[in-house]
Amino acid sequence: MRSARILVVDDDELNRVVLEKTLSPKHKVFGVESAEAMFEWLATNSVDLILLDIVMPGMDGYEALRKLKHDERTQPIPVIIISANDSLVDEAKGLELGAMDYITKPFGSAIVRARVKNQLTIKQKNDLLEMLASIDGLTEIPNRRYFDEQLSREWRRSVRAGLPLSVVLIDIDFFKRYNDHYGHQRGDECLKKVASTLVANCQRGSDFVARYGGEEFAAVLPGSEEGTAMALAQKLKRVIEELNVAHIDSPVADHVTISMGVSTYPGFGDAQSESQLIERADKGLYKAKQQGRNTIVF
Ligand code: GH3
Ligand code: MG
Ligand code: MG
Ligand code: MG
Repeated sequence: MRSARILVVDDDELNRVVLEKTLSPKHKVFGVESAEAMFEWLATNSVDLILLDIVMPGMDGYEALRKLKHDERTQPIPVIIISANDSLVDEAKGLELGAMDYITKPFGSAIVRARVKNQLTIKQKNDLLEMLASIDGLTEIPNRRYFDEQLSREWRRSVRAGLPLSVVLIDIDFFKRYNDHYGHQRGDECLKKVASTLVANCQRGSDFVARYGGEEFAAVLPGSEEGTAMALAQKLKRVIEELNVAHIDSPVADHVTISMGVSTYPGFGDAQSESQLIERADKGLYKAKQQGRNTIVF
């Protein structure tokens, strides 16, 4: 069991201190004295597990739990309730609201450690499954499922915050010919190389690249206006050319090249949804192909 970040939410300082002693130094333990302070803390910190008291001044633990489970950012964090309320009704209520476990006060250290360990093991396995379900098997970069989820999230975030969002659709030129000439296995190798090169050059902030389909990739650039997106697309075009993967059957160059379509929100004839944003990038890509490939169309 690796070390985890655990947040203790309890108005009683002694409880916080005892729980911290119980779980440190194995885990990194943080303490806050109210539900309100918890939400403030979570706005800027990440955590693997929350130990939550029920009876607190201000917002109580049940209300806090309800709120945690209604926010997509905090919903996946496992919560263990630690409360002096020891009735079955209280316990059932906590579990129904989404708590993973319920410990009654006064608690024994060994029980707390064991139950925390169980929840962290489940959390680790869930994280691993989530990660595996989001990774493309061949190229080992984020897959289409991850792309769709993240784009939708970034779209909502951008519209809400009034920030720009750009998408770059990337397609390898004459890749069918590449397979025909070099064989499917070399084709796979080429896809892996292109994928890792694209990822290595899209590391700014929350930018990411995913495998969108067969020999197509997509970059999502939150906060990037069209100028920034264009500059990145130009860089990607250059680094793929510099990879210098031989493609002697390509009519445009003697090496592998890519074509790109770029689209930005807000922009000319504003996209009204994330699918319109993609549609626009796709139109750009289509034009780039028509214009002879190895080029970028905004
Ligand atoms: P264009 O320049 O117009 O994009 O031409 P293209 O040949 O790249 O486009 P087309 O869509 O006709 O062909 C895409 C090819 O990509 C066909 C398909 O066999 C190949 N491909 C898709 N996925 C994989 C893969 O996982 N491995 C390999 N080796 N090839 C793949
Ligand atoms: Mg209390
Ligand atoms: Mg294609
Ligand atoms: Mg292609």
